[in-house]
Amino acid sequence: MSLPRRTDPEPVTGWPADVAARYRALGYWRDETFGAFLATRAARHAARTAVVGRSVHTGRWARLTYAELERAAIAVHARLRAAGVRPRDRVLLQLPNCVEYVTYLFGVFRSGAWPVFTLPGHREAELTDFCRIADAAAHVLGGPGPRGADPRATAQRVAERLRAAGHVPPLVVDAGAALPEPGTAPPPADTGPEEVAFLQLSGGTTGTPKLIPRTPADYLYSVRESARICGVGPDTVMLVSLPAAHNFPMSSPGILGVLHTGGTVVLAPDPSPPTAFALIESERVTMTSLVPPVLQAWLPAAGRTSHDLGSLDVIQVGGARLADAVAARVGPDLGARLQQVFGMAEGLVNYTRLDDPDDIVTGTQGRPISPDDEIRVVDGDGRDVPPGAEGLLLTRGPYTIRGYYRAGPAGAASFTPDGFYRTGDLVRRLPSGHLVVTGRAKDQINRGGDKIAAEEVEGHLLAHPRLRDAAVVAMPDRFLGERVCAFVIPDGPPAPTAAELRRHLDERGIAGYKVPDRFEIVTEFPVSALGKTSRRELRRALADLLRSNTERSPR
Ligand code: OOB
Repeated sequence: MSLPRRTDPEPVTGWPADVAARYRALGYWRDETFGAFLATRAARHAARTAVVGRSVHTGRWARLTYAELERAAIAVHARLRAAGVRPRDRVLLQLPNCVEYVTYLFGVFRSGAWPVFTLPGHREAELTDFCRIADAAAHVLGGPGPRGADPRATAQRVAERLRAAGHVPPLVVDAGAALPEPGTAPPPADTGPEEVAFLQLSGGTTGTPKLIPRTPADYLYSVRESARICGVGPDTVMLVSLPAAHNFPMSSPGILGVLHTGGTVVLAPDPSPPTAFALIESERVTMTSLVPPVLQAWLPAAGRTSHDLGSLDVIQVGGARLADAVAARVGPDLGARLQQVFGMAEGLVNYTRLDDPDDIVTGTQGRPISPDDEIRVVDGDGRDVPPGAEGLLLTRGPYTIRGYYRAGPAGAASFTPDGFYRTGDLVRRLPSGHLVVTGRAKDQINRGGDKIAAEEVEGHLLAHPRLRDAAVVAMPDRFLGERVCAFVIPDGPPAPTAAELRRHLDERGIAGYKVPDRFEIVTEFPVSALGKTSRRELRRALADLLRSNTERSPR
């Protein structure tokens, strides 16, 4: 079987030639590609355990040595090649945390195709957008989706939507199927170290998602340095319980950082204390990466568990702001060292260092990986603020992208003319270079580490025939940090109920974590001086509402 002819990828805005030459000269950018990365590690650490996790093929737990992982990646490459996947094709990779995640990741890399790191929770709305933007050739899926959803049925709906819009749907590759016996291994077909090798997903701020083009040279630099900064080595056993596709567990230092050094990756199907604690004990896990709400669930559970968590040395927390008071409990309650991680799939990653003093570890979100990460903190007009003052974070450096993939003018607006990425985060910088995240100036909701673009949800709500307008804002939440609240203006009575609006969004096929936690039906929106809907005023109105609710019904 072969795939219909597909477009070649579009060129991306990369680093200027002189800047690239400098990163090369400094040894940041090297010649290693992902296919070579695994082959070298398999030769060096053949008999060591690389990956432990459930298999979507056998349904049982599996352990793969580095040699077995390499053989499985070769078999995946052979399978993809037989199916017609060619170098530079785009391949959606959508799997739960399972051993196949890693075998297919490296199999796709070895084929020279670009994995597109979708999340297990993505449904037909997101997947159709990714397929359209990336012109995807194949979609790797397997296992049950969240809440028992069948990814094959979802892929079917994606195909219908794509066909209706005149696009060719991707070939579906089920990672649960048996792999062919590797006969003669196809030679690695991965492309050059400074060519794009995969597409990460942006948290997003606009109506359509944005894809992030990354190269082996830039990404592996961040991986090697992350492993060094985080003390990862051959004895590291890393528990990955966040979705493997996310940049944090993938590369900060994550799966790639551990495999880089010959350590062991343990993939947990979920981050709940019962699942995670049992694996920590049985696999003697030394390190893990968590988002703040998961840490908050672990802290009280640690005092009650009968599992031995004594092997845990470092707990990384990032993806959303960790409260200083919660940070201070990691040592006493979990007996491990805390490392805060403030990163973004676009590039820049900050870590508190393992030897930083306690007040820095609990009170800051770390400092950049590289001495060549350029940091600017600016006001609304793009002027540098005085040292220590709050401002917008701009960054540029050896592993921060200079442009999104096929995003047009909306994508270009995320960068300054001289190539700094506008993170949309508000920070203060300490004299030590550590950053404190103080807020956000982008229309994004951070729901316990899951990023939601307000505009995207508004677009889906506006497709409801009985709504005139919709505005989506963050709602403070004790556990998740933020939840999603939608203010809607009905198009006359009767107003649609919250249940109807939820059903509407479900039919649109958006990921569950994006569906608003609360709906407020109103007759008009506050407007800014320029006449635009003021999300700031809506957030304030919501805060008043929540306050008066708690005053009226004290618990
Ligand atoms: C990580 O990556 P993304 O792309 O899902 O989200 C990036 C955004 C940042 O711009 C910031 O708004 C927020 O997530 N964020 C944090 C944070 N870490 C990320 N906000 C406050 N405190 C933190 N520690 O989330 C990501 C990528 C690599 C490593 C770690 C996290």
